[in-house]
Amino acid sequence: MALTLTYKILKKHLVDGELTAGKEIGIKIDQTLTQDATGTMSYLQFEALGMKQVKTKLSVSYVDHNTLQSGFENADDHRYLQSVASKYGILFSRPGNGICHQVHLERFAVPGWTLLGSDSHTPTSGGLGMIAIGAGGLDVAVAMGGGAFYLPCPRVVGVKLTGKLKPWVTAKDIILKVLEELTVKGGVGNIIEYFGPGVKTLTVPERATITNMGAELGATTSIFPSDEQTERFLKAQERPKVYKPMTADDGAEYDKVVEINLDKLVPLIAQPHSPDNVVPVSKVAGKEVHQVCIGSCTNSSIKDLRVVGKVLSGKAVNPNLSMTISPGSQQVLRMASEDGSLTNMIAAGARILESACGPCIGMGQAPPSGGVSVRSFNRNFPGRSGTKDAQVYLASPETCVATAIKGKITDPRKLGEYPRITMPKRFIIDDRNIIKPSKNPDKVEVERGPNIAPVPVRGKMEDTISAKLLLHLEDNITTDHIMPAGARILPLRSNIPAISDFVFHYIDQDFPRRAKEAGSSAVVGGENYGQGSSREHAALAPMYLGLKFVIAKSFARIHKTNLVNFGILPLTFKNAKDYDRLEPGDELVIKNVTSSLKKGEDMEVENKTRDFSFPVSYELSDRQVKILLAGGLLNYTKKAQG
Ligand code: MIC
Ligand code: SF4
Repeated sequence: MALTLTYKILKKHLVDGELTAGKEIGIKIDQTLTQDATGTMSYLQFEALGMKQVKTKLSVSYVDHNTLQSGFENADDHRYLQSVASKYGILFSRPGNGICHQVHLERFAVPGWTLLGSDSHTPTSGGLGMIAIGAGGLDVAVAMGGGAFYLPCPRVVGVKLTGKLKPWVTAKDIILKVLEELTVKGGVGNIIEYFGPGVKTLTVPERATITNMGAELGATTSIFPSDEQTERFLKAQERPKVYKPMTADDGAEYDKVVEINLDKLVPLIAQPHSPDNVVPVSKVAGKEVHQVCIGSCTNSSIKDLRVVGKVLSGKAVNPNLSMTISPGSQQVLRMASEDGSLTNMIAAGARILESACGPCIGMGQAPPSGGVSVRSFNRNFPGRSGTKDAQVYLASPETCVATAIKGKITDPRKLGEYPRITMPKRFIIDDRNIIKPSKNPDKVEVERGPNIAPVPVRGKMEDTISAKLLLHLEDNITTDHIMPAGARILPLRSNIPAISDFVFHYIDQDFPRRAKEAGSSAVVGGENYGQGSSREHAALAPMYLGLKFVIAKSFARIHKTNLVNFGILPLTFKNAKDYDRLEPGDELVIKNVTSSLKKGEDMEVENKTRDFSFPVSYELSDRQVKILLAGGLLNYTKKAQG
């Protein structure tokens, strides 16, 4: 049978289940990556599992999120991460070396292999023909220990690319187009596989922009074939040996096909406050802008920076706005420095930031009150920039730089001739900032600062749960709503008691107090509850506060798994109308929880306050049921280990 590229790779890695869409499968993981904001928790859990060394082919620990170091917390975490990496056989990419996804693509991604990362943009390496999936830190910890990664077997959506991009139209516009077509929940349960004659016109960094932002579709991951472009990139990275041509079989069938004619594409922009709120740039052109930020794991490659450098040559950033540029990696920064791009940027008045996530996750550079910020990033959820009422737009570096010069949203085609950029034949290779693990692991002492608190563990699942409904939320609630990040909160990632004071901070600052007072609580959500990041803190911290279940119309993939991993029931309404019959303050009771779970039966929720009952169901594998009964994945895995 003719197979898609996705199924070819999954088949090779399958260790449990069968490749039938929707059924749970377990796959072997070749590589893992973590970043510091999720990594500390992931390694604390890895330690709790009692492992001696990682069992993957390669595991890398990156530091790129928490690099502000406004207090001792981040620096303590970095030391912890470095010592853990050294002890357990993990490479350590030190702060300043770059954003995990950019560095991983450059130095480690391998066509045909699997990668599991504790960050939702792990699919970036799909640009190099990998099955690269984002997951919660605990799932990554289990994979580091050699355990399979479990996921619902995806459907495969084919995106057929034809034609060739016109000048000033970019890979970012392709993914914005896909987002416009499929929306932020259109990818749930799917892997997006690119094919067609347009594929070969795109370089690996361009492909990586597309697979990166495929996370915003809610997709499991996105993947490009491995072809001559892949070979050229790997050669230029001095890694020719890992190249392997890989495509779908002739005649492979997709569950759905979306066709994009690159010839017809125009510069696009996502308006506040969702990455799928896409319009042509020309539609919003002329809007006054206060800030432009270029960078993030979506658009910070040397190709992006060279275009920006060329456009800024001899020009000045508009006096009414502030422009920041964060190169994706040390390699990109050095190349931009050597080819003069950096000089052009500095001379034009751009503010050059460290090679890290920076403003993308609200670590500095918050826009002014009510300000308009145009960013080459991938998310524009409310409040994420650090300014609650900021208006954040997402666009290509080309649109961003045109806007930075003009001071208002500008279609880059207005800038005249497109600077032709060639990809380097050879990148600057220098891996000194990637530190190898110790040869004497037993001698390495793990360093723990006072910010590193033990991981709270839930007790076994109760048979009767009485909980107070604390919030009634709309569709598309993001993990940035549930467990915000930013300069004040992100440094607390290794300390669940401390960070839990900020759960639902921008929705209801009183939530943590009310949750503690209630002791046992619930929240109600609409469609796609928990979209966005992979942060397990959005499950772990609410669990710590006593959250017992979430009833939603539907869930985002990673968050749903994280809820299960921490023993919170992800329930769905059987009858959509019941969503409207609930209100904050209602006392809800579910009886026979454990027996229903064991039998796979629906549950009945009794609303004591309003005196009615309604049915809820759940889509959980047998394995997930066992995890819930054990009170979470940590308990379950320890039990399985005996
Ligand atoms: C994000 O872009 O939201 C993050 C910060 O990279 C998260 C991870 C985290 O919350 O630490 C993600 O995308 O998974
Ligand atoms: Fe970092 Fe932003 Fe990418 Fe998340 S989306 S990994 S915060 S650059």
